[in-house]
Amino acid sequence: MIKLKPEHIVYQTRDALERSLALIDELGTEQLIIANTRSPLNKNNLWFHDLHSTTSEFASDVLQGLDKRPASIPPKYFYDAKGSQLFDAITELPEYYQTRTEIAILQDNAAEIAHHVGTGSLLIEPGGGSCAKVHILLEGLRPMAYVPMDISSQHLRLATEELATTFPWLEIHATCTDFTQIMALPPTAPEGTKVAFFPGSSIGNFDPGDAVEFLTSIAQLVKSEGYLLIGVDMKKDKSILHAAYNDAVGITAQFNLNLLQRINHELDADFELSGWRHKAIYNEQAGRIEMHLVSLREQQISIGQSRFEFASGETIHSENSYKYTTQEFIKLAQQAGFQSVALWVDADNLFSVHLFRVKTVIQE
Ligand code: AVI
Repeated sequence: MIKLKPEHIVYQTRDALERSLALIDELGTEQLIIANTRSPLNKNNLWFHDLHSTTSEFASDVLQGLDKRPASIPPKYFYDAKGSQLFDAITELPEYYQTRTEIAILQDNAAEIAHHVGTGSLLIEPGGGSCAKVHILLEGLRPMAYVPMDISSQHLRLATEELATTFPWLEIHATCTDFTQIMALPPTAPEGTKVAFFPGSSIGNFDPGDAVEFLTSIAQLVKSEGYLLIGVDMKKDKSILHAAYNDAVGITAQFNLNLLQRINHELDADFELSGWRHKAIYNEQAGRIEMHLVSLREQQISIGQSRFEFASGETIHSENSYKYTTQEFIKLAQQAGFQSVALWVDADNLFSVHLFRVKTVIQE
């Protein structure tokens, strides 16, 4: 826990200063579980809150996951600094159509999105580590403030410092958090109509039941006047999907194997990367890409004091990436309390961007 001290608070407007002082009054510095530190570049429109996921959570999730058969590790652990860089490289691959298709949809329809949502909102982006796509929306939406949330502290810090320079008029309240665990606004964020932005089909990395639960927590966060703008990868010919997760230059394989490297570095483990290979297949029945790490020989792995045996061919399931038709996804979002406002799809039916509004007031 890092205590907030008044000298750590960076403020630009009188409003922001008053919010920060009220916060100290209300909670007292002792009770704060946020780290609100001056960024190295000393931006005066950037707040950085660190509600960092601890190593022990990572350790217990990995140990539990490797104890199961088939073994599995939650995909959120891909995103250490190296994993985040590899993911950024994936988004530039010719086979990975998702990112460029979604960007084109957002660019082509930015004015219409702004027309629906209006200006002066509080724009919240769970998983907005690289802040890449939000650029497209900022000029049209002119939000009062932007709240990106991401598990990778370094990635978020670098991206928000750059964003704060490019958009000096924008208040940024960055929060380093595992948003699948804590979906809360940082206390310095201003009030306003809330718009959650969840691009990149990250929703596909949740199993459908968990996706409904997660969307419900977004509905509770944005409340009855709030919106959700979300990018969702669509069902399509499986050869296109297969290529997107088995790229020719092997970046996706490196991204998958980096999970083992991360466990070695952070949890004192001894995975030999040459003993594992990347595998990605489309499971048509479940409507999802599955990524696995396949053991290439019989081997024993040590993680601290724990030992795990893997036979040759045994796998660690590292990710699911669900694909949805537009109707399937609207139904799923309805279960979380949203109603469809607008929908945009590219000409090749590869990717969809949905705008939803909360239809029922959800009990907190
Ligand atoms: C972040 N997420 C939406 C990506 C996906 O396509 O499921 C992660 C990824 N895994 C392999 N390639 C990209």
